[in-house]
Amino acid sequence: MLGPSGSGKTVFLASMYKNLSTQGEHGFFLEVDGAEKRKRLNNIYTQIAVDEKWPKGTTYSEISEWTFTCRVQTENLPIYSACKFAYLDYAGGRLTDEMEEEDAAFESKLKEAETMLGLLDGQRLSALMRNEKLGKLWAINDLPNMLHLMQNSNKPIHFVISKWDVVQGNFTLEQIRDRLLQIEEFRNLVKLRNKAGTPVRLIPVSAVGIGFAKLQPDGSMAKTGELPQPFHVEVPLACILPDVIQSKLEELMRKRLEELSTPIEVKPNLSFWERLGQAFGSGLKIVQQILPKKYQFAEDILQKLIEYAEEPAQKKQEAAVRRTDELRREQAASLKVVADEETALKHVINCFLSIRNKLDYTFPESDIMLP
Ligand SMILES: Nc1nc2c(ncn2[C@@H]2O[C@H](COP(=O)(O)OP(=O)(O)OP(=O)(O)O)[C@@H](O)[C@H]2O)c(=O)[nH]1
Ligand SMILES: [Mg+2]
Repeated sequence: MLGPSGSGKTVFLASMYKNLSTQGEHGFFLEVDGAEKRKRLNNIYTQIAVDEKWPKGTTYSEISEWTFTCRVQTENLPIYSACKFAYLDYAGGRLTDEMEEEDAAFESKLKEAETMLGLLDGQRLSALMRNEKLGKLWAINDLPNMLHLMQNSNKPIHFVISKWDVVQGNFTLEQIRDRLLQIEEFRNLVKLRNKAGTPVRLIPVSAVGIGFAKLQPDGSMAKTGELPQPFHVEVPLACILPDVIQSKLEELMRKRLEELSTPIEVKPNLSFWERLGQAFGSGLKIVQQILPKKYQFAEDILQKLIEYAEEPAQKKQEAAVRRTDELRREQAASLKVVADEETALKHVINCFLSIRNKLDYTFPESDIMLP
């Protein structure tokens, strides 16, 4: 998660964990590695929810890696693990402040990351929309610093808009997208990604939900005494895995086409499947084998993950609405047959796809496509 100081990284982490730590409507739950870490996240969340003050900013010396396992509890109660991911939390000043010396360990952690989520601070975005100084500073300094780190990698990226509770009602996601696209560095990054066929999303989230806090004229965030109702905190996680697979396959296809002695003419309107076939011959078996070991999922899982790469942006919302019931049915059915780690993974992927599908129809402008 890339984001300058105060953008909401730590609060989001604690809220995501809290929200997903029990198996509810999302169909799976998260377990954090280590009892100490679990207590730490619960304590941060408790402070957010009930203390008068917010948790303190993360200090420079605190670089923490949190490993989460997505797990599924079956109807007969046994629990199976499906997949793992690690989240890095650190002081956001590392991205923007001048430092005495380079921190090689931190830099290499960033390089190792398989996906980057750019956290766009909803509070500063709102200030930008109002043409206030805080917003302009953000657009001129914080944002380009972050985009610079993103543009040096070919990994999938998404943008998460934090503090959506203070944005919502004042600005729509469409207005924010259009304003962001006026910023040259942002527009260029989206353009390059679009051209390479990898998605870029804008995901609005609120770690505390509407009504929990009120933005004060001095920029501070006063708590109102309401209980938090986290909004969309499960979405960034759900969007990652399908994109990681898709972009790995894109990368492998590109390499393969370069290696072939007789170059193949790449037609512009070929579907993802057709391009895969062109590069590797038909059949998912080969595709499955060339993926890095940790992504060598069963064929039907891969097929499902790639299916969605096909949809043209204009038809996305329509297709997403159509698909809602089907996905819900599949999610219920896959839960019934969970009996080992593989079936647990299938189920969790169904859950991810349902969550992403909901984003596609409630916020169709989330998927940024330049004309
Ligand atoms: N209204 C609202 N305020 C939020 C939300 N999330 C974070 N904040 C506010 O933003 C402040 C900073 O959040 P943190 O999560 O500590 O920010 P950080 O990115 O971890 O900052 P560093 O640790 O300094 O890098 C909090 O103290 C809250 O005042 C949210 O969802 N809604
Ligand atoms: Mg922090």
